[in-house]
Amino acid sequence: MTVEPGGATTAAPASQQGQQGQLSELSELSELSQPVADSSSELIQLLTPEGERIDHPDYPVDLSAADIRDMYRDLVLVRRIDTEAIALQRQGELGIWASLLGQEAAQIGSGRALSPQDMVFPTYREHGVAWCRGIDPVKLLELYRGVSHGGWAPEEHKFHLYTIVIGAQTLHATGYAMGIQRDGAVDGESGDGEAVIVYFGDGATSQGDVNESFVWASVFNAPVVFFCQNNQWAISEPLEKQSRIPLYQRARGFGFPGLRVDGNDVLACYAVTKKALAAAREGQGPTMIEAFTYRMGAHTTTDDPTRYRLASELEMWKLKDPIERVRVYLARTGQADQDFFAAIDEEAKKVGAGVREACRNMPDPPPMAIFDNVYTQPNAILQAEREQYAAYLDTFEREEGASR
Ligand SMILES: Cc1ncc(C[n+]2csc(CCOP(=O)(O)OP(=O)(O)O)c2C)c(N)n1
Ligand SMILES: [Mg+2]
Repeated sequence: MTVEPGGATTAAPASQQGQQGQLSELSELSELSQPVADSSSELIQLLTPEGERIDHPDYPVDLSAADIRDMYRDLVLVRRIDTEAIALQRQGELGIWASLLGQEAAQIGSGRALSPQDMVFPTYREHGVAWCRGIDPVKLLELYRGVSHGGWAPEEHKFHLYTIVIGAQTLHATGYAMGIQRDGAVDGESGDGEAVIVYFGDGATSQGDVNESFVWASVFNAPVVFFCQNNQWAISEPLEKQSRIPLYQRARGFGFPGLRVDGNDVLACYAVTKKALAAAREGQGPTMIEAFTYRMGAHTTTDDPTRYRLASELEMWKLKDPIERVRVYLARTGQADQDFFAAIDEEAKKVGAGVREACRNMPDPPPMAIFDNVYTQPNAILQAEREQYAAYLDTFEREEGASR
């Protein structure tokens, strides 16, 4: 028996029957093979895949037609930037790229719910959230081209640098949240109270760091929102290898609320994140949001998902596309016309061309720049390495005009 996304159960394939035998012995003792709860009815949704608006008493939406059109624009543009980045990697312009395809609504919905003063701790895939924080997409490309260590000043955009070490940023976020709590910056009434959001994946929930951060955030009532994008895969490992229960139910065991939202529904992602951030600001502590979504592309450009998952799964999720449902909703309700959609498509082409051009023209950094921004203060070891590397560079004949 296997736990499917949504809590349904299916029989295990024949190849797993041996393991299944051992498991069923175990399950007689502990009922391990049964999902603890069927969560399919718990999915918070405000916009169906068919573009129908649903009201939810706990999640009223304070967005105008213009706001939703803006969100549609964001969704289309970040998908376009992503598509360009994949193409640039294929052309040798980027070393690697981690695509957000399919996760646009989770990122734009939650990203638009943030107040300017909130601090964000991303993984390596949050290009949509970066967009919402005003980060030039070209800065993201610099990192994946290997010409920058980071690309932006975290405090300036309230958006931490990308983190590749799976789950590590949940500890950074929790520590930061405890810090602003002690600084007295958390305040639900003034309107400028701060909160923290941290992004991580379904696979990351198995990491010690994530579980430790849950403990700390819970017992110190830290103002942090744990935003888990459950895209069903951790490279080639499926969700059922991470948890016997729906991920959002983990939060309860740590002592704070968890909920599951349709991660392909931009309105629902916006509403639940806004509410969780408000709760954090009001001193109610952490919330875990499980955005139930799907990684429609490869894990990164170095991965080939056809080796480990069925094409039919992707086809099923295409019907739940996060952009199409907003388009249908706007068109059907008369909140946007064909001219609007055509203008956005035109803008997407221009943004894509701009990213392409900027990437191709990106200068290589001088080699010695690798030592910049490593530590805030100089130190002896770094200084010695710097001198050693400079001496090494001097063994090459300097090209005219080349700097180090
Ligand atoms: C501590 C650590 N272990 C392993 C890896 C290799 N790794 C990179 S991405 C990844 C899977 C992460 O899956 P998930 O948390 O679901 O995030 P997603 O990539 O699906 O967004 C792994 C294991 C890593 N980067 N860091
Ligand atoms: Mg994942």
